[in-house]
Amino acid sequence: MKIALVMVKGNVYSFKNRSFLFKHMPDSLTLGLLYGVIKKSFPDIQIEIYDETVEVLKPKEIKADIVGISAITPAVNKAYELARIFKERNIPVFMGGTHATLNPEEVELHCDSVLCGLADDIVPELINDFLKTGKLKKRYTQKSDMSFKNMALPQRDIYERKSIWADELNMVQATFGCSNTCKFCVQPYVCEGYHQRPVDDVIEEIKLIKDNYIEFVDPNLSKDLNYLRELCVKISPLKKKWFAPMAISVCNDDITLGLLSKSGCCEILIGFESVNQNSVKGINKGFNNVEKYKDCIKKLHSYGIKVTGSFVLGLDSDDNTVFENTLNFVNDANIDYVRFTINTPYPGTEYYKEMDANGRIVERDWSLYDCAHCVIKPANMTQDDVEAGYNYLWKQAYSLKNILKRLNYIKSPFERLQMIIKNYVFGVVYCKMIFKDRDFVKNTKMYKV
Ligand code: B12
Ligand code: SF4
Repeated sequence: MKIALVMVKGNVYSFKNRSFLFKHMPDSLTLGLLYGVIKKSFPDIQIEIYDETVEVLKPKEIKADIVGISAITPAVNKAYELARIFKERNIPVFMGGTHATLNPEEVELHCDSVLCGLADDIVPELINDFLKTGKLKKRYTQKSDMSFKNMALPQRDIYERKSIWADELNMVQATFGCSNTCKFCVQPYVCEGYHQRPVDDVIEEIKLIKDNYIEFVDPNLSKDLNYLRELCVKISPLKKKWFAPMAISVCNDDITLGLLSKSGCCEILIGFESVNQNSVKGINKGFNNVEKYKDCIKKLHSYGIKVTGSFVLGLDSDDNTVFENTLNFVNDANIDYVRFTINTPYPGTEYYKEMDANGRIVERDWSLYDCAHCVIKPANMTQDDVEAGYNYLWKQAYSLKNILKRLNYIKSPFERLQMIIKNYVFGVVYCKMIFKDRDFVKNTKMYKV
């Protein structure tokens, strides 16, 4: 029996259109983990991976008894097209991932089986059904008592044969989901609450990674500070440098900051979301105190930790002044890297339902749900204002003038130069990619059959 696992990507994130710097660079743990989950239960099954990040998909050439497809919301229309092509060839298709978990009724219309939640228990169940009966249930849902101990490990070398450039996967996930309820976020829905792997399991996994730089893909690694502290203490002897998304509240705890610094944590991503307190309150993220942002960043810098700040634009308390205010803040606060997204209520969330009930959803083409398009009627602006503000911020924040302003806090000339170059290259490459994406993101037929 042969399974094909396919990762579908948004147009510009796919190999064909990627900038040369990002070509061949696998960017998610998903297929590696799915591979590991299946191999743990069925070591003899043959698995082939196809990832649009590192190759052009040619569905006709994919030969398998069954196909599993992964796609996030902005890529799901392409996933449906692909599923149709496989089904025409009588190959059963199952789909999973965030969009499938939140919208199983829709996904069911396009494939034989939908998997909701994390794959660890349910993919083996699906394969077992297929091996025994040749049939699949319409839906498999993550068990409420799923164990997070001794989880299957990702197969880190799956990209080895795909490209000479492809690295071993250096991503790790220690915690899953989130028990906060920030309106715009899908994490409260992805796996029913918040879960932790035992720290020792995570450490054993990290020991297997050759790369000296580890990237945690957790939604919020500082959700439980005791857990984070234990992780820091145990990761220290491994002498790795690492990055993780965390909440700003981590800055209130000097003991944790000290441990982070000693353990090799060199950069964290913080969802500041807005410089407008009413806006963060409006999305249930009032625990972010705008007045404290600058001090927090200063503190992180004093511990040698760089900050990537993430901002959501077009929130209900925002008006046209938010763009200039955000740029000024980003410069004055010396944020090392910055990302902007447009407020996007993801289908399947309460936020989406609320917006829909109020007649504010103006776009239902999921390929536009890429956080670069405004898909709702904003409260105090037009859609064009929000998109123009998004363009303005990306371009301005990564202009040489503003990079120099943001990074003027770095004392060492060598380190400053290094950061300026990294920011400039990221700005040029990434801005080009997201702007290009916006131009041809509309539902195009992407696959040659
Ligand atoms: C790395 C990453 C990226 C990478 C690649 C993402 C990808 N998969 O294509 C890049 C940088 C390209 C990216 C871009 C964006 N991303 Co992103 N990204 C992530 C991140 C941080 C990690 C992904 C990962 O490796 N996870 C670990 C793996 C193991 O988990 P997983 O993918 O969820 O898979 C598990 C289950 O979902 C399930 N599963 C998944 N697929 C399948 C398939 C089958 C067949 C089965 C059985 C099971 C299954 O099994 C897996 C194991 O349990 C996640 C957050 C997160 N922690 O997941 C966000 C996330 C996937 N991104 C998200 C978003 C919104 C975006 C952007 C739209 C906006 C942005 N933030 O910039 C853009 C995309 C723009 C575009 N046009 O496509 C959302 C997706 C929301 C949604 N409704 O789909 C997430 C969940 C973050 C969030 N907001 O919470 N992202
Ligand atoms: S934005 Fe962060 S804190 Fe809020 S629900 Fe999502 S993961 Fe949790």
